[in-house]
Amino acid sequence: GHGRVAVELDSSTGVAVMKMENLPVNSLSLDFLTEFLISLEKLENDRGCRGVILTSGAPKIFSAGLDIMEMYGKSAEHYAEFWKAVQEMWLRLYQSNMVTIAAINGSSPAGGCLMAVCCDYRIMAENPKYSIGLNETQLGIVAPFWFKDTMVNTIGNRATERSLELGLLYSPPEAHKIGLVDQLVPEEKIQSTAAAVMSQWLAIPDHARQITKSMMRKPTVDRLLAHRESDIQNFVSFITKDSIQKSLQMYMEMLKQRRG
Ligand code: CO8
Repeated sequence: GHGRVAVELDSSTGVAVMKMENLPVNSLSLDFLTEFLISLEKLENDRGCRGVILTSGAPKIFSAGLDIMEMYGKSAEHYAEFWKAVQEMWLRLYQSNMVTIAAINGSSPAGGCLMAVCCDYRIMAENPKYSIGLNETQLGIVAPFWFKDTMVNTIGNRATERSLELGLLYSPPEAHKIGLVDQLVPEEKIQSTAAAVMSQWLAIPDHARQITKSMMRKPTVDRLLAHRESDIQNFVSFITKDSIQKSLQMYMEMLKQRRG
């Protein structure tokens, strides 16, 4: 189906708002990732679009991260296809020529956090119920090296080491303190703040900013590009292990029970 990514481009400012609407929790399924990539690509190729604000239309959740059902009980071929789409999302978002700002208006675990750290700037709603981080180890799985690299590039080596080993999910003030998000605002101010920050970024000539962004990010991107196939194979052989499938099953059951 369509319509899970709502895009609104303001042609007077050149700024698009991409609102994720894969209800209930914006989990990153293969279908959703595909639609997300098509929407992003369209904006990337539109000369009238210079900046994107990535946000959520799901109440209280930015994105629940990778869709666990895509990693559970499926074929090796399916896992490979899914993982390729996850890589593609990262490659496109991390290298976007547009200014990308995440307006994090809800919780953002794992793959949701990854999407946010791919952006140029992060604004988070200061709601104490929200959290953000790479919590993979809590599921008994391991964040791949390029998730780790993106996090290191954002918060540094020591904070990443602690954060990933423990699978920490940070409250907004904690996330702000370690630099995982750049700014906290009251929830109702998040879109207007994103628009204001965007206009500051767009005051810089595009080509100078783009070359600088590429200079900062290219070594990280090149590491995945050099090992893309083996990264897919690693994912498939890891995720098809009985012990890992069991961990994911237990985690899904825990999520359901917790809701009661
Ligand atoms: N995938 C699939 N379904 C999900 C996911 C998910 N990531 N998250 C939630 N759901 C489902 C729930 O099971 C529930 O389903 P149902 O209605 O059928 O019971 C529904 O969505 C709503 O969830 P909740 O009732 O839990 O809603 P809440 O508002 O209480 O909480 C949260 C929302 C905070 C998002 C909570 O659901 C949560 O913590 N979800 C899990 C998030 C998570 O841990 N994601 C990690 C995914 S792994 C990843 O992104 C990177 C993996 C890297 C791969 C490495 C392998 C080598």
